[in-house]
Amino acid sequence: MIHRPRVLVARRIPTHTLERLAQHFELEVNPDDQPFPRDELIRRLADKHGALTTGSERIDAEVLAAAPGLRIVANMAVGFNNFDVPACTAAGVWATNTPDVLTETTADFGFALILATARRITESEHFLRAGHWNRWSWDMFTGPDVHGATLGILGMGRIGQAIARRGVHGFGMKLIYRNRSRLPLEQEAALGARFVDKDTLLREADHLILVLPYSSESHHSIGAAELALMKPTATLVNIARGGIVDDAALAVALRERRIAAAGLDVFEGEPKVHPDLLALPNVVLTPHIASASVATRHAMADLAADNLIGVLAGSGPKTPIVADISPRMRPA
Ligand code: 8YV
Repeated sequence: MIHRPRVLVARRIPTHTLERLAQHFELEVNPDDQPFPRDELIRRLADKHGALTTGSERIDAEVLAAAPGLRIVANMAVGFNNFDVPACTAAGVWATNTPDVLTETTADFGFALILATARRITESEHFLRAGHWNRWSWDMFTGPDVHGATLGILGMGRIGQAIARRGVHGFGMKLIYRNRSRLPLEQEAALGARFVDKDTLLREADHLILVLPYSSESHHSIGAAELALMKPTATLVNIARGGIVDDAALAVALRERRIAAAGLDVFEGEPKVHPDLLALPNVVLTPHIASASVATRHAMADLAADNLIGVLAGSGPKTPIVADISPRMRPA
């Protein structure tokens, strides 16, 4: 009898995707959707050929060494800071992510946070629900405009560009950005975008949004020194990763009104949130849901499944993080 490849599905995923995977593989699924403690993850992966992971599973050299049959780790996320990618490549294990399918949905949410933060939507809703609204006042919950303001984008990849399009074409914003590489000149011209150094970005942005990948280089890209350069009327939005912002320093800047407000979908050490942030009125807080439209979450799960099927039962991965590896062979 031919044994089917064994796949660990580390977190709950849509039933339809699970059924697709079950047609190809022997599945082991997470019974209660709690992220596995590390020792349990290592134990469960020991006899697997593939794994469907999310941001909560750290895959590194130790995990890979303990799973000699593992050939692919398929992240259901575009970000892959939970993977040690060089260790995967060295071990001959495909590492895949889910780019493109979440770009527009995530950009929509980035814009929602820009608007909610600038226009004080959650703060004013809390006020209303608490029964404090007893009359109209001219300066009640006034905030900075979004249309026509200067949008600053740190990290101009696919999602950054999708946010830029919304800002420029939808809201008539002026655009400045910082990225490792510059956009092609015709694309800059189409957006009226100005490529600036980081200090200029911080000084000139009315609304600054962070859309860069997390790495040791981007850790605390925004801390006390950077916040001090921003306008006191500026807003900051982070939809990238926790750890890119120094949350403690941000809480101080918000409390002392050195910047006007922030919108955060990601946090250092999430799902924990810095208690000082929780206590502040001028910050919009959401639980890492930027890609959470129904269609997009299904598309992400399906793309992760495509990658698993491609590697373990087909001709190769659809969206590998590193395109060129010498893949581990399946033990006989
Ligand atoms: C995921 C994300 O929902 O794609 C990413 O990088 O941050 C989110 O879309 C999250 O990482 C769960 O894997």
